[in-house]
Amino acid sequence: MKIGIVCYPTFGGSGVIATELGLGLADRGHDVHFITYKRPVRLTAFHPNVYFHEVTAMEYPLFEYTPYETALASKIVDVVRFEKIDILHVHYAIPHAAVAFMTKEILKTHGIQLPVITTLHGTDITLVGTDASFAPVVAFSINASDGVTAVSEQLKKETLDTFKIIKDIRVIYNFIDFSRFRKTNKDHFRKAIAPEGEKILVHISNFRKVKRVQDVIHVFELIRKEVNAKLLLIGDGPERKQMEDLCRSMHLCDEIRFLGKQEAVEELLAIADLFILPSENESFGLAALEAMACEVPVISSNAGGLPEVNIDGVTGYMCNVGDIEMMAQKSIELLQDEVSLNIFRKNAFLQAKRFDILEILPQYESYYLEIIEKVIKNG
Ligand code: GMT
Repeated sequence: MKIGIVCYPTFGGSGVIATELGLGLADRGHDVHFITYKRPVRLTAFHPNVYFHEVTAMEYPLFEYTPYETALASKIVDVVRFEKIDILHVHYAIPHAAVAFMTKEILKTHGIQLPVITTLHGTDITLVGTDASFAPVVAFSINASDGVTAVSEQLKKETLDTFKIIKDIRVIYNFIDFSRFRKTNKDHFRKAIAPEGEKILVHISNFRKVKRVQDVIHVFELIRKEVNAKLLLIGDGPERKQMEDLCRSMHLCDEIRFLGKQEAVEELLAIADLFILPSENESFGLAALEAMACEVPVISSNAGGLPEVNIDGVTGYMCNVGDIEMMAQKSIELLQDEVSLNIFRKNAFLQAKRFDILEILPQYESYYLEIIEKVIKNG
């Protein structure tokens, strides 16, 4: 197949999944065309089946807001017409599903029927999509897609509860590439970060409010009263400054390291004892899955789709959003019991195996074929 992929090319989970999906499909012989405003961060090396089309919008003094949607639609039309794309897969509904609709309509005037799939990732529904400034367009453009997928059962449910959706939504989970995410020996890192054999806790996110990074810090403070530990905060975003200030005011700067955005997170997960994800909402929790693949148990909230990933009492523990006492208590129990910790590590790995890219990728492939067939049949 010739597949067009539209996504946000930055560090967010939707862009990561879109890029890994495209690369996986390219490995299986498909031609994959990424159409994005910047080279996706995980698209680093040359691949004979991968193409990158950069979207650039003309600057003009009249534009207070650069018309990204118009530039993206024009680029898609161009790529589809001249590369003979069989299917377009857009990630994150806003604004990509609406742009895909516009593109479909333009292509019809050229006698081309373009099958379109939209993947809902989370905040495009739960946080941003419901805002009155976007909601009617989100609902319309989901319904206008030929195929719709959601990354968890919970996100599917929330989409159906929130909007009047007439389309069937297929759940296709986030996935993990075990050739990259696996436990490796990085003892030299461990010694550098925890020279006195301290336990290592890790949190990775884009430091947005929805991630509740302050809870990670408060949980860590409680853990430190019982267990000698260090905390690595990985990623960057709008809340980082406040979190640094919080650490300073709590006199925890020597125990907490802000590492910023990191490419090789698997090397840091390799030395972690626990992963903390206390999000207010989380449609799936790709970061937790990456930790689990590296045999790191997860202490998370029970928000959104997290219960479909983290199994309470098996691969980690789940607590109510904001229940920092319980999160700390469960962390302490595990960190003080090496036998249980090792069992949880193995369980986390086994659960992550359910989301192996080798299992999930064929689900996308057959969904593409199903949607192409449907569009051809319906003319
Ligand atoms: O806020 C983020 O975590 C980034 C966001 C995105 O769209 O880039 O991630 C969402 O999509 C990921 C991939 O499908 C999911 O694993 C994350 O759970 C989801 N984030 C939220 O729902 C908050």
